[in-house]
Amino acid sequence: MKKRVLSGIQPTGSPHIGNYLGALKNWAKIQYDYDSIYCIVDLHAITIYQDPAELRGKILELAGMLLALGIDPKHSSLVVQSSVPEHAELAWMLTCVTPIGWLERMTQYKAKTEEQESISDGLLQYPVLMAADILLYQAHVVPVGDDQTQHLELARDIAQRFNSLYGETFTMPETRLPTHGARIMGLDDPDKKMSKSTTGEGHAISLLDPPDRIRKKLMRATTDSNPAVDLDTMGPGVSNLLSIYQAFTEASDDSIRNDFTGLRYGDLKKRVAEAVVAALEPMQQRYREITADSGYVAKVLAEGAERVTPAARDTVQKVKRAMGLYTP
Ligand code: AQP
Repeated sequence: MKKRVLSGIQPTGSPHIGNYLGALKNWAKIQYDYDSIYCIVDLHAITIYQDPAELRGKILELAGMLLALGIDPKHSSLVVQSSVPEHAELAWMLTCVTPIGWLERMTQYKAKTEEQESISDGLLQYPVLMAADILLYQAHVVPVGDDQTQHLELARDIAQRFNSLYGETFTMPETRLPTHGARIMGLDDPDKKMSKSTTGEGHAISLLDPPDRIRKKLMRATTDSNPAVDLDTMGPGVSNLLSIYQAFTEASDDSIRNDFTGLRYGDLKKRVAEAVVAALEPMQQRYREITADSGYVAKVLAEGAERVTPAARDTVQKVKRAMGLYTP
């Protein structure tokens, strides 16, 4: 039997090249080797206020983009998290075995609380819901970007704690990071992770940005005071541009050193822009084709939810029995 892979993305805005290189690129690549479940995690999105009409639109847009990136509904189940209620049900049971101190230590929680005026309890519980997403399907492998590794470790801690309190129930999930592009930084500020929710025209490249906008954003990207590429002394902005290039083209370290050493920053940016445009243009074309058929995306999502529901119900029943909850 194939091992199971599970991963998710929040419909909090247009996905960017960081989401793609950190996680989504791997999703399509490994879907034929695993029993794959990919989730649009709308319950995670509402841990920070979302405009309801916009959120609905973003869920469908994101589903269309995941299909355009190569998620094949014959091989993968594409699911909206809130359409399988067992995610929330299991999250509550896991909340009850998770010490608050574990959650308060999460760096993403600490960073997001600094940005928000009012903090929801959901923001603190975010990693427990993420653990529930993974453990619900007894996933073996979770492909994510580097920013999610701490949450993955927590998911393993929660699973271990549950298993030791109530008996072997959950499979231990393994984190899968990409070789290149695990943490893409903002183009305007290379000390800050590229994020959907960070505003500013020069911050992120959206997967749906037209070629001219991609070129413009890259030409304005922050570099450093050197005139040309020197791999041994480069600053984080130049290093980020090279990471983007290498992750898109899968060029070897040697060819990066040979091709880029001494290249002036203007030329470096042009090379990076052409690599990004070449990779995104076919995906954008497929996105237009997929969304031209108005019912197709909804049909895929309904089939996905139907396909994964038996596994989700099975785990919840197992957990209820283990905890002594009423199971008629
Ligand atoms: N900058 C990044 N570089 C590499 N990988 C990244 N990921 C996110 N940002 C980068 C990976 O993308 C997947 C989906 O992320 P998410 O939507 O679940 O939430 P996030 O990690 O919080 O991403 P954002 O873009 O920063 O969203 P907002 O602004 O809404 O919080 C994950 O696997 C993530 O690791």
